[in-house]
Amino acid sequence: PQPKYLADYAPPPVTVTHVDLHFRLDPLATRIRARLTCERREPGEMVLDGEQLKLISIAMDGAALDPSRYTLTDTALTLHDAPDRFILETEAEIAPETNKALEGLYMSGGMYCTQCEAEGFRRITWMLDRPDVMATYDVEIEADLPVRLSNGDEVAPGKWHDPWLKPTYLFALVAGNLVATSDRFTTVEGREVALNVWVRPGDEGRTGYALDALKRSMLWDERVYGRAYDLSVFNIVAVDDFNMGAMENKGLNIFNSRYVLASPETATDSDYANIERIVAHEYFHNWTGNRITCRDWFQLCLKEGLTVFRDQQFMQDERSAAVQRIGDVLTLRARQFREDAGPLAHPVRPESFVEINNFYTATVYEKGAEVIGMLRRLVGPEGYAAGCALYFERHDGEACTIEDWLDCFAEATGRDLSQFKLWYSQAGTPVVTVREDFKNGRYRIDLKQETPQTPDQPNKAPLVIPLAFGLLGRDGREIQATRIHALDTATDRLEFDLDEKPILSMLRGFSAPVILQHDQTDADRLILLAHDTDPFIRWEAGRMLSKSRLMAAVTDGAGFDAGWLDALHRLATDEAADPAFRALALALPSEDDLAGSLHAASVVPDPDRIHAARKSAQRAIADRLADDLPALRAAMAVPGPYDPRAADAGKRALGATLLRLQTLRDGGDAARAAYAAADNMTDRMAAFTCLLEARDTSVAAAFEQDWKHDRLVMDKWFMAQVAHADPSEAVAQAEALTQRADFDASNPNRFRAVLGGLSAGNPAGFHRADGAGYALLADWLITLDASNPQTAARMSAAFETWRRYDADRQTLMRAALERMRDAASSRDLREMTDRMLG
Ligand code: HT7
Ligand code: ZN
Repeated sequence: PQPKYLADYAPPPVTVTHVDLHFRLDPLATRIRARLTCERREPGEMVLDGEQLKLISIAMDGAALDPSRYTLTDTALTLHDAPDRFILETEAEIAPETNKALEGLYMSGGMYCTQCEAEGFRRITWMLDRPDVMATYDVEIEADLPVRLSNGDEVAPGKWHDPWLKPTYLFALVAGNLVATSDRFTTVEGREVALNVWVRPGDEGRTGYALDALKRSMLWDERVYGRAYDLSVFNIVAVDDFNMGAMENKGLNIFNSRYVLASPETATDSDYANIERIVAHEYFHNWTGNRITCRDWFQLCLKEGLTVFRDQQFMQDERSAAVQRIGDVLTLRARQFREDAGPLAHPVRPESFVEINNFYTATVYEKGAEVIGMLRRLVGPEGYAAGCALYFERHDGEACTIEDWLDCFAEATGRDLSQFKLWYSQAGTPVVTVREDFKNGRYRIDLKQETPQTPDQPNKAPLVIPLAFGLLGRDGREIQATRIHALDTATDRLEFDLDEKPILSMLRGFSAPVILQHDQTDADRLILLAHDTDPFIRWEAGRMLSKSRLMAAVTDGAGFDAGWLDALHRLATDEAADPAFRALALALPSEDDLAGSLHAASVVPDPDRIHAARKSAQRAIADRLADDLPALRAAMAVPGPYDPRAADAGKRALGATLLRLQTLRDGGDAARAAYAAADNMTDRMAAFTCLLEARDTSVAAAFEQDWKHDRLVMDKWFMAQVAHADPSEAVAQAEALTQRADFDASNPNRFRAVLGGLSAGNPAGFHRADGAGYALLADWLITLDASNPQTAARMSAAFETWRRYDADRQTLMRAALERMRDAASSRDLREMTDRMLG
């Protein structure tokens, strides 16, 4: 397949202004009658997309269309000599039950559902399946099923009208035997909205948190962005088989059930937080994505980067802002920096693709959100609000580009954003190097920025990088409050007249997605850790202290010094600090983070040494904290009924960290007791994983016995046993789990639990020197690719780091990639493997 290019964009010669759909649902022979109101805009043929459809009939303006007037292929229906205005009627037949790709109309757990983003609508009927064709919709669903849902407002049972213009990717249909938990919301404009969360009977007791998160999201968007909801109903449906997290279809959001269903017994604190974030994210798309959509898929970050930024703002407002920001930075570094440093690096707005599904990436989403955050930092909160207001007013009902978005900010603030725009086109993570000098009362900061080469982009221009910084005295007092310096040249210098050399607190709040190279002394980092006014910098200083110890332990077998262990002891026992922050500060950099940093420092990472060094660091911390562990753990006990909110969740997080340390000392005694006493899934999983790490698998059988009826809980069980296995046993463990009758490879959650549990959860196991981990993953991805290319291609990114490793591992990983490339049945996996092989 040929790549598509941003530069080749052209509007369609004929467009569709209204879509009438009639569905007669049947697992193996669903019939779809489509009636499209078409209007010519320019000369040219009308080429409708359509895939895996059986044509039953075709008519134009009420008369059967002569075969000479159209051409039908596997992927398109071309109309020859179409008039300027006409009605096109087609009837198609499809088999939702056999659709395991989970794109288009498919069946999950006995219900019908759809996934149309990005190009799934063409598997339902012939249509201009592109986001710049926006139409109103009428939908009728014929089926002997109690619940029949589509977009918009219900005008009669099973009949829906969506008055808002929307592209095909926001179309949705759901039908099945479902039950709803319902509520109401009155918008600031006085609109009464019925809210429903639809689930399978039996799951209705687990919908309360999603519904609560939805109401809070609606209020927040009114309060913070002035955006109100615009239909009489907002439906959310939970589906077990789903490729991603959720989908923002107009008025009918469809969710992976793991991001809807939660009860204290079955969901962990992080499940609750994910539900809150994803419910908010999909709701916020109603304005950033739906009312204003993307002109083409190259503009994906226009809706995704902005909506991630909005969900991050929401979570900061609803929970602890500091803890949320640190978590977002951890995710960005773990996923996006890794992507940017390897063969899959691409700009936030890619310029070409073969398969758009391969570009729902950390770069488009998370770096896209950071770009919005930088824009806000540069133009200030008022400028940002003015730019957003102009965007919503000017482009409502349109399909837009990044240029449209930036023009609103340039116009609202009078700023020239042409250099800032490079953030959208230039791939790679900039490295900002800081050097300090203090002489005769003059303090200088020399700054340098450099963006490394990435595929197809050998030369990089300087970016505009907002650097938020402050200065501390040696006593820890702040002598310069936060200032933002926009670094927009390759080098720059800042100068201050001061009595003594200060301590530089650079990149406060992680003000730009860059790698900071700043050789600070341990003494400076300890002062920042103890005193900086910015919580991100306090955490970062602690992390740098830990990282330097771990890197030295890996490379030179260095031990762990008392100064560092004392600092961690002070953190752990600091009762004034937020427990969630303490838990984050005690967490060591991940094995993958260390491998990436070693590679960046030109050291070939050895996964076994990294694993061993982390373990011995944890043991050293456990020994240093030994006397305090019982009291600290007791202080983290959370009395009363389970509450998922941040305060209690933070205590449980620190409690789990301490239990992990305790387990290293007592071999699992405390964890066994904690497992027996746990009355919620957060505590139960913490104890279970501690025991797995202590190589006590005795509770695994009891866990299974207790939860074998619950698919989502069993996903945790599957994943934990691989991710927390001894690295030497992880591959065998994963392989054994795939042989079980309840390992259903067609369910993406279960597949990810086992194979993702290996590739992402157990790096030393995955990178086993004999290549067994690579071989197992490659085998399974080749198998999955035949039915579900999207998930197979996504998970193949586990191999994106192959060039980091030693020659033997490189040979083995390359062989696995070549094998996948040669066996790929989809363009999805083919494109991914081609790009990784380079
Ligand atoms: N906009 C949604 C993306 C999505 C998706 C993309 C490709 C294939 C399947 C998918 N399911 C959902 C979700 C979001 O980012 O909000
Ligand atoms: Zn999104």
